[in-house]
Amino acid sequence: MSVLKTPKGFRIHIGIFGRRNVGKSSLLNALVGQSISIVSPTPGTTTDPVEKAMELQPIGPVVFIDTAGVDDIGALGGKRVEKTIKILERTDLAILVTEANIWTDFERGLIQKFEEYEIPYLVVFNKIDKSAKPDQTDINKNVRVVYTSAVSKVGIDELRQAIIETIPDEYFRSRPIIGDLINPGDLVVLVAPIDKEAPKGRLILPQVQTIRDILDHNGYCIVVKENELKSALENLKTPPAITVTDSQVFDIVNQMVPEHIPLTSFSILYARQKGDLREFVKGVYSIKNLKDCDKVLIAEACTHHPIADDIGRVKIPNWLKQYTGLDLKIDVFSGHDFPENLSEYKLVIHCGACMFNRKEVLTRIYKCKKAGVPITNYGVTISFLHGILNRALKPFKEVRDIIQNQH
Ligand SMILES: Nc1nc2c(ncn2[C@@H]2O[C@H](COP(=O)(O)OP(=O)(O)OP(=O)(O)O)[C@@H](O)[C@H]2O)c(=O)[nH]1
Ligand code: SF4
Ligand SMILES: [Mg+2]
Repeated sequence: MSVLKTPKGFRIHIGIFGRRNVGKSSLLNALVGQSISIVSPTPGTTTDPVEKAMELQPIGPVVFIDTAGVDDIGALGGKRVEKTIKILERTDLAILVTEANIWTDFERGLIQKFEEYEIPYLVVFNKIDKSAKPDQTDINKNVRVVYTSAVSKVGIDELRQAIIETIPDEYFRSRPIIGDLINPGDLVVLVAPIDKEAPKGRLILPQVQTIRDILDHNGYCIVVKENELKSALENLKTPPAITVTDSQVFDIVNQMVPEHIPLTSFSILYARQKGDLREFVKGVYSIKNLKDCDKVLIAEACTHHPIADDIGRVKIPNWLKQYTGLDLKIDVFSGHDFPENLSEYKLVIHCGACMFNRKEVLTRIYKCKKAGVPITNYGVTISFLHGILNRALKPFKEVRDIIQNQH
């Protein structure tokens, strides 16, 4: 990923869906003005989702996802259909493409899926150079319908405009990471361990994005490793408005930061930015109900090569076993991979998901709720296991009632 590019997790994801050969890839190419996705008269050309990040003014950074046609049948088609449906989990806006004279139960079925996933959508009748517009459809009157010809570039500007108008306003208001917890002129101390897991020559995304958010909200910050934290705090003329630490060193940082200075973790900040802090806090208390041989799912949004004392694969499982004294069965899933059958798990623990867009994390929370499985995240879990959850959550008004109910 280029350092100049907005990370994917901050982009609005626009998925292009529809049956095979209707011109989905042609439309993507027409929208972005480049040949990104292969176009051919053979149905089933696009087999794997194709992603293209771009600036769509005035929205800003988006990712278009061209999908495989989903009317596929047969074994291979089945896999393609599965992959395409999985894209819905991270789709903020769906474009349903069909040919001008086609409107069937298949298209209605896709709309049902969008509605099930609560995805705003618009409908495109493509190839209007070839066939007439359909006389009648049962598309909801509030849904935008656009008529295009991807080959003769008709209706492409209207489609761009319809996309802009269909994206809900809330996507334009970016959620602060820490900005709402500080005032202009406030100092924030950030604790960033440089251990074996730290990438060479740079900070990790949650740290970089938190620094940017502090600057956006006219605050300033110092960044220290845990070993320098004590002297850094002693040398400050005024105490920081808040200290944010990497969860992995939570317990030692907790001892170093005086009680009157608010303390939380990057991962907890991300729990609310990318997910739902209330659900994660409610979920963490289910650790107390775990029993021998229960299965726990650890979900990491990025696929990295695991190292010897990996946080998801080693540290959290060890802390969990120490805390509960139980023999737990831990499964780890990474990237966009997430099990369909969640009911066998008693708890899901998710990473900060800095690489995901919020939609994908919310979809996972929704799936867990539907399966009756509690879900929490790394930062909330680690502070719970180290007995510092109440302190770590003190800055967040929205979870006070949940904490009080636990006492
Ligand atoms: N006449 C006409 N042909 C089009 C139009 N858009 C696409 N096509 C043609 O339709 C065929 C399929 O186009 P694609 O863009 O590959 O369609 P797709 O929906 O991505 O197909 P799959 O990847 O197979 O699902 C190609 O031969 C295109 O040139 C259009 O607006 N008018
Ligand atoms: S594991 Fe999760 S929180 Fe950590 S860097 Fe990857 S996506 Fe971000
Ligand atoms: Mg295609």
